[in-house]
This record gives sequence, structure tokens and C-alpha cells, in this order.
Amino acid sequence: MKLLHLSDIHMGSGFSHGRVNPETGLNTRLEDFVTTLSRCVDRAIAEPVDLVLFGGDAFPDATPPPFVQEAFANQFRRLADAQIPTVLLVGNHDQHAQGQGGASLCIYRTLGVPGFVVGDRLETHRIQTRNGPVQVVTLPWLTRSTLLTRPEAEGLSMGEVGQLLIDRLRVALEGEIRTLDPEVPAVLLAHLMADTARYGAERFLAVGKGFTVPLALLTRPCFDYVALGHVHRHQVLCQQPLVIYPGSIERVDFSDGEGRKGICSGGVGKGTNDL
Ligand SMILES: [Mn+2]
Repeated sequence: MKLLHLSDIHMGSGFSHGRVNPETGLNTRLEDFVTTLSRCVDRAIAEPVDLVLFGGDAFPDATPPPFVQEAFANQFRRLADAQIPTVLLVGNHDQHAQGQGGASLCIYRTLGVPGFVVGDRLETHRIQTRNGPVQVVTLPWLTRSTLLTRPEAEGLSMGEVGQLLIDRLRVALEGEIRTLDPEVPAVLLAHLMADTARYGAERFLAVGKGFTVPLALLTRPCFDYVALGHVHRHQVLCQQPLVIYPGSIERVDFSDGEGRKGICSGGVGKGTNDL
């Protein structure tokens, strides 16, 4: 099956670097982001791909203004119209600072957009595509408080807390892996900072306190592809299984200047891929 993996859209960023377009009344940077996102969606529809994976960070924060939300929805609507199943993963910028739920992307689940799945918790989604079934394990941005209560962390050093978080995540991920059908292609879609990643602009855009995840936790042979989000610099972290950050689709600011911007697209099957 063919899939398209994009991430870190950050629509609504960089307005200070734009100006108001007198013809549309919109900030030119918003227009740039819309143009770039529309190219990604054009590609998904033209191929056509069987599945679109969005790796998280739709907007700069969880409460984007309605016209920015609408610009985003206008593009993703085209995937729903083309009947391309789409998984929207919740990144750190999509979460409310207070507690659980209410992430900016959850509205797509509330509205029951056909073929759309929102990944706001660690969960396995069994999705039917035009080219057969696929299993997508969603791993949204996790904070310390998701995995650890305050009393549990009391008296521990930073290093001990970090280790405890990784252990908790390992156990939780193992639980999902055990539910996977080995006959069906499986993809891990995760928004996180991997320990071997080279940084991009995301390090300046701190929203929510995270922790670094060892790559070895993700490179499990049960996964035919590991689709990551969070780091804005495009990079391939592992070949077997293939672990990729597609990077952000647009530069969010001048610190996002290095490297090419884009998406990853290609074929994934049981034990094979050519992304
Ligand atoms: Mn992020």
C-alpha cells in the first residue's frame, strides 16, 4: 500500500515575517503554509495514496484562530472527499497545557469525519484502505504527568525520573505491540524527540515538557514503518525498520532555515517498504 507521511505543519506560525496581502486580507505567511499544505494534499490525491499519516503539530498552539483552523480543515477536507484514510496525531503544540483532552485536532473525531482517525493516546487503529488493512499505532506527545504521578516522582533525581518514564513507555508500547496481527502491515506513528535525532527549530518552540525517547524503543521488527513527527529537520534514523522524520513542511522561522522541506511518500507492505 502507498502512504504519504507529513508532519509539523505549524499553520499560523511566522506571521511577524509576513505582511497582509491586500487582495485577500490574509497574512502572506498563512498563504505560504496553505500553498505548501495544498501541494502535499495534491500529491496524496494524484498518486493516489492509500493512507495519509500526519505526525503532529498542526498549529503553533491548541487554540488557533478560526480562520487558521478553517484553512487547515479546507485542505484535509480534500482527503476526506477523496476517501483517503487519514491519521491525525496530536503533537505537543496541539495539546492544551491543562490536563487531558481538548487537543485542537479532536474536533475531527467529534465531527465523525469519514476515514479520519485522531491519535491523542497510545492506541492501535485498524484501518481499511483500498489496498488492504493496516494497523497504525498512535503515540502522541507524552508529558511526564501522563506517565507519572507527582508522588511517584518525589525524591527521585532527574535521571531516575527519566529512566522511570522510559520504562513506563516501554511497557505501554509493549502492550500495544502484543495486540498486533503479524499478518497485517503495522506502522508506528509517533510525536517525540528520539535520542539520535539532530535538532531543528522545534527546540526553540518549547511547548510542554517532554523527554527524549531511545531509538531502540521504536526500532521493533513488528513495525514495517516508523513515522515520526516533532523534529523539523528531515532525517532517516534507521533503515530496518525504516524510521523517518519528514521534517516540517514549511520554515516556521529563520531558525528553521537548514535543509530541504517536504514529505515522505512510498510503498509499505509486510516486511517491505520503498519510501
Ligand atoms: Mn512537536
